[in-house]
Amino acid sequence: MTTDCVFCKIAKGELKADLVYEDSQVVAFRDLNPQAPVHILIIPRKHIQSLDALWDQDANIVGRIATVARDIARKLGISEDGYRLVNNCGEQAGQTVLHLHFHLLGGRNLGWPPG
Ligand code: DGP
Repeated sequence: MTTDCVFCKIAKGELKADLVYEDSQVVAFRDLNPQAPVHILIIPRKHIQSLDALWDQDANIVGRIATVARDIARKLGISEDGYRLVNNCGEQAGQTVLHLHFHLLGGRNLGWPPG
C-alpha cells in the first residue's frame, strides 16, 4: 500500500466508497463520477501503479478482475444488453488514479471509438 493512494485507502476501508464486491484479491465500487448508469471500478487490493507496471507474476489478477466484472455485470443486469471493461493506462489514455483499475460501464449505448 502507498499511503497517499486513494484506491488503497478504499481497499483498506479507510476511505468510504459504495462497494459492490470484495474478496481477498479484488475490490469493486461505484465510480465517484459515473459516465454511464452502471459505472464500477474494479481494482486489485495490491498496489500496482498501472497495467504497464504489472509484473508477469501478478498477471492472474487481471483474469480475476475479468471474472469479477462478468459476475457484477450479471448481478447488475447489464450482461444481456452488453457492457464495456476498460483500462486507461498512462497519461495520454486518461489515467488519473495511479492504482491499476478497470472501468465496468453499461446501461446505455456506448460509442466507439472512445474519445
Ligand atoms: P481513470 O481516469 O481511468 O484514472 O479513472 C479514475 C476514476 O476514479 C474516475 O472515473 C473517478 C474515479 N475516482 C477518483 N477518486 C475516487 C474516489 O475517491 N472514489 C471513487 N468511488 N471514485 C473515484
